[in-house]
Amino acid sequence: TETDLQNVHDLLISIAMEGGKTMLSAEHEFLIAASTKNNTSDLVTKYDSQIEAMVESRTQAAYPHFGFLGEETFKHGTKLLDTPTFVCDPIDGTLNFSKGVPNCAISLALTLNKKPVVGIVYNPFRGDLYTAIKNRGAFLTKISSPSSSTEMQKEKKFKLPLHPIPPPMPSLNTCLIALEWGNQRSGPNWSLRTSVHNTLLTAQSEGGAMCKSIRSNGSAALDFCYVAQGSLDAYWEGGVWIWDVCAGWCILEEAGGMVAGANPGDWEPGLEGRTYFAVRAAKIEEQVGVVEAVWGIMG
Ligand code: LIP
Repeated sequence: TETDLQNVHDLLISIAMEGGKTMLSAEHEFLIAASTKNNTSDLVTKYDSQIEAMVESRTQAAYPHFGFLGEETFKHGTKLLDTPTFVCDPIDGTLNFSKGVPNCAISLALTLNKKPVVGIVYNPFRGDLYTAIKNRGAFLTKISSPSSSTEMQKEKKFKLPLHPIPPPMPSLNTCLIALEWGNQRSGPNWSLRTSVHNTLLTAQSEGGAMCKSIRSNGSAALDFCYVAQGSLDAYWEGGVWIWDVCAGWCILEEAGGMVAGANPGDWEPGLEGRTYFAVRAAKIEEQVGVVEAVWGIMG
């Protein structure tokens, strides 16, 4: 019910604040020790594991019958079910976090029937808290003193709905696009990323390159939020996982944006599809136009 989703949303915000404090507690470490998972760009720190354990225990204590899918405890082959499931990326952008680049976030979501219905993304280094509940809008709350020991209720904050329509997007060459590199360095996903990157920057359209420029910010969750707030026009990536995108997906859709698949023709990507194209423009035709233009250069 609506009340239940509101309660889940409030719980996930409180958990995100606790996780954010843990992330901030690492601020004094110039370089945070990280272990590699599949290769040197696929990392985990003690903070990822510590935050995920806290998220799992708090969500399971409050909702013992709900499922839980977390990046650090995921077992290959586990499938998302129709029943309510918490999806957790304790630190999205671990590489940034480990090197002190303040573009990383805790990303928490709830899915129902394999669709995101609550999304919370919190970057404690900027005090940016993005929140959404399905059909109830998306918001950016600025937390002014995230590292203070005062209670959350006493912290100054303001809330902005992420609904003003972004300016029209006449064509791809006006777009600022995020294209991430992921953590694989070979195989089909890698060649596709490099060729899309290359084509977007080198192919000519009216008056210059095919798009305004490309950013690789290092956090899929925040890329979704930046598209939702209109700072980025689009985000394209293949090879990410459900926990990287689940919360951001809910936030983007509630802000009026859409998610397609990164591969040509995929208008209805599933949460587990691992390839995503997020876009938000003033009109649906513009969103469709940008998706089709990028698919068009993929050959
Ligand atoms: C990372 C992402 C990044 C993406 C990587 C990776 P992590 O998440 O958000 O943008 O390119 O594939 O998944 O591993 O730091 O949580």
